[in-house]
Amino acid sequence: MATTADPHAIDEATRVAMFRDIARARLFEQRAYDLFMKGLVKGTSHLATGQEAVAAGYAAAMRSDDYVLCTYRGHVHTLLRGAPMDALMAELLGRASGICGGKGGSMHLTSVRHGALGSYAIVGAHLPIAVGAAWSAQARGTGQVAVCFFGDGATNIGAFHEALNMAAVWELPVVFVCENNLYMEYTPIGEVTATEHPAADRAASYGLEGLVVDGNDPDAVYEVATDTVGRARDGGGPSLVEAKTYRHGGHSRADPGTYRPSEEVEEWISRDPYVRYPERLRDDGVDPATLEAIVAEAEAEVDHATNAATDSPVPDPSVILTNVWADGGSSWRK
Ligand SMILES: Cc1ncc(C[n+]2csc(CCOP(=O)(O)OP(=O)(O)O)c2C)c(N)n1
Repeated sequence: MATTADPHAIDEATRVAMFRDIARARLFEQRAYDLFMKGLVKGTSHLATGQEAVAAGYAAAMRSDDYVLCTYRGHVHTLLRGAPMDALMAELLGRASGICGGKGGSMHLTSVRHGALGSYAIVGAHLPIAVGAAWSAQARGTGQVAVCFFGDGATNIGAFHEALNMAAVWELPVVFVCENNLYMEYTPIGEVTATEHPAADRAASYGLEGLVVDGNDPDAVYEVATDTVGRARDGGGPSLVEAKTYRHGGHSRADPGTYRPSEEVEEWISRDPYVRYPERLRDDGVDPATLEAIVAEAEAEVDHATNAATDSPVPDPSVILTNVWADGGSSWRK
């Protein structure tokens, strides 16, 4: 597994920024959980609690005009792309001020303005879309990179293989990042996949190197992210990265996750990046007051987002067919 030989090679500001991202993500999702339990978050929701270091490491390595595509477990990726927390919280609550006007909800967060090209609930569906975004960037010569996050379950979907193959043949600027949290819904990935690393072990089939990284270590993720995003931007083509991580809770809010051995859950929770990373930063000389202030600011931001969301009305029924298609309307229906 890739580990950072010398985390001090990463500048302190970047490491502090990664902790800020992890804290904002963790506290945002904790609040989303509370609001879900109060019946305010509509539909279901899938939290990435425990997995945040993957998103934070990539966010720190990306340019502001790069693209992110993710799954229904995509709150954190969209937030760390720079989408405003107020609008994301409002979207979870189905409010008019939501980032998709309250019509997308938790599983469909999208903000093209921030390069967040969608959250996809059909497992694996977005990998070919990421290839399209990367192809477009290559054709336009913009130097943009598409980073595509997906779960281990997607590695057994046909679209995964088609996307990898086309991206490799055309040397497209796309980074495929498998967040391997060991489970696809309620099934351990090892029960349905014969390889140890469901994503990385398949890389050789496409002429790529399979990269495996500790997805709970922000420094290690950042190092791999810098390499893979940089290679894509410099015309070096795609990469396939498998980040080993774990969701602390069940698959969705409807799932208590009791099928997982308690020792396994405890072992992964003991490696929680939200707890371990600030400890490492303190050991490396970061002022504890800086880290405490980051948490306090994130708490205030979450409070503000919650109040702004609950103050916003639900969308008016008259907008139900607007913004369904790229032209902003559905005139063909009339
Ligand atoms: C094509 C498709 N098949 C089945 C499902 C039902 N389904 C929803 S989530 C899920 C498991 C996905 O696991 P994984 O890709 O590992 O992502 P994770 O939830 O672990 O982040 C399945 C099978 C689906 N949404 N799409």
